[in-house]
Amino acid sequence: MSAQASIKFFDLVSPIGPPLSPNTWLVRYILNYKKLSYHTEWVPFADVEAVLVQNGIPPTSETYPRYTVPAIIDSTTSNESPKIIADSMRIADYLESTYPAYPIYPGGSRELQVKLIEVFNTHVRPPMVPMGYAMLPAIFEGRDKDAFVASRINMFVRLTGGLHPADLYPEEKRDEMWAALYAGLDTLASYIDENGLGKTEWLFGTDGPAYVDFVLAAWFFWFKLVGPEGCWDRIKGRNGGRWERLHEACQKYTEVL
Ligand SMILES: N[C@@H](CCC(=O)N[C@@H](CS)C(=O)NCC(=O)O)C(=O)O
Repeated sequence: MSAQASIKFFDLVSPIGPPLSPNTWLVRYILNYKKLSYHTEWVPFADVEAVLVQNGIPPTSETYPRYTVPAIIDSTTSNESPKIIADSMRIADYLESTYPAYPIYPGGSRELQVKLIEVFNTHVRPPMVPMGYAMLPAIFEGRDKDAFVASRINMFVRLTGGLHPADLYPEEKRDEMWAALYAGLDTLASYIDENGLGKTEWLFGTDGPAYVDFVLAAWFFWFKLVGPEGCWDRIKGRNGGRWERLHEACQKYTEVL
């Protein structure tokens, strides 16, 4: 671990032990991979905006939720003012340019990796995310649960026309949703193969992980943690077991500091 780094990393309080935000997992993987010294500031879901505003962290969006984790405050360089950054991709870019050892965009591959993420976002996230969101109200507790349900009503209405998270994973649509997720993973696997990627446990990197490996692993980690019972068993072995290999390979970067 590098002695000079000192990074404050804002993540959500998790009622179930392991942190449960996919976007913060992505940043944690990168912090650990780059062997940076950081410590986590745990923020209750209900207090994200209040805590980030208090710490001078800017919004990430013009629309709700305006304030989001992950965010970091990097006070490493004592003769400069601390660097305050929110949004996972902006944090990744900042960490890569500030701490280039253990590169996440090897060989200038950022744009190529973004294309792979677009395939994931288009084909895998849409069927996967509602399944996880449907489970979250039963995972959050107290004020965090109330804040999650209240704040997500608009999102649920937009996605399903329903008014409750459970509407995101209704009994009668489950087979169809799973079929869409399997098809999305097949499309992603084909894209990886067609582009000559995924030759090792890493989907993009070869000698080590790259940014997109962490993006996908973070979403799989989240799905395994919060998705419907048995969800990981249903997908981990698909497409030649590559999703499980990736998940396992990222385990060494899951330390929570
Ligand atoms: N584009 C942002 C999205 C981050 C995001 O949506 N974070 C969620 C937790 S996973 C959040 O902080 N939500 C706060 C809220 O909904 O009030 C990123 O990639 O960092």
